[in-house]
Amino acid sequence: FGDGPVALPPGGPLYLQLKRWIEDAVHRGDINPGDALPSERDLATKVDVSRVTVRKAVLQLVQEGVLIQKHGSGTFVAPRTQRVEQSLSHLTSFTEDMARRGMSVRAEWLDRGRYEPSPEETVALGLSAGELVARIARLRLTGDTPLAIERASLSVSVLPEPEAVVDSLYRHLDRSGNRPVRALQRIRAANLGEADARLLQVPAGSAGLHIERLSYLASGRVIEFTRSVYRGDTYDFVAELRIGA
Ligand code: 16G
Repeated sequence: FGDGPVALPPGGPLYLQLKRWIEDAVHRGDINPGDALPSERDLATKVDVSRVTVRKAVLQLVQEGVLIQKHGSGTFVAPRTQRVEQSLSHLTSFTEDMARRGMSVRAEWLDRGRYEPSPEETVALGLSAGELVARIARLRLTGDTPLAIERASLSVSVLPEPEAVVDSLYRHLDRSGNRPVRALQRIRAANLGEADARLLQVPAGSAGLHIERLSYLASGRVIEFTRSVYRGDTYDFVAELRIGA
């Protein structure tokens, strides 16, 4: 941060001025990914603001993914993460999407089994009385970086053995002629709760995208009801828009 006097960019509350000043330093390359930020106390003295102000500015930058906090060792400029663009106009699987970009995929299984369906699952999948639901829930990663949590529910009549899904769900469904051909997807902003944030390795309260997908077979039958949480600092969903009614 240099030794000279510090002039915060004017306007707005102090903590936002400080936040902008740190952001500018990162963008200018005065501090680089991996560099440590001065301690809270040093920064407060240097900029002549209270430690509460420093804490507030730093917390926001951590939540926005500009800085990362490592337990016991301090605050650092976050490595530049490559954002992932996903098209909203094609029905693709996560594995295929990542393969197209040359990125590796890995899953940590959170759940795989047959259950009594929840009322929500019964309605979404149009299950008949007594029918069980197959659930597969996983954390999806590229290398060591978690990208999303996906919780998929399917009727056991199309996925009798959820444990048999080893990598791609869509590839697995393809083998029995049950790969969906159409889907309805709803995307909503969400602040990540503690458990999901821990899995995704971001601070609790960070921005996330909550995605619900209902996938259909050509016959019109719903085959998949999936609720996912994607990291807001990593994903861009992109759609091409054409003029028309
Ligand atoms: C995508 C879908 C998810 C589907 C999965 C299959 C979104 C938000 N979700 O991640 O609904 O179950 O692909 O991927 O796009 P897989 O074939 O790699 O298991």
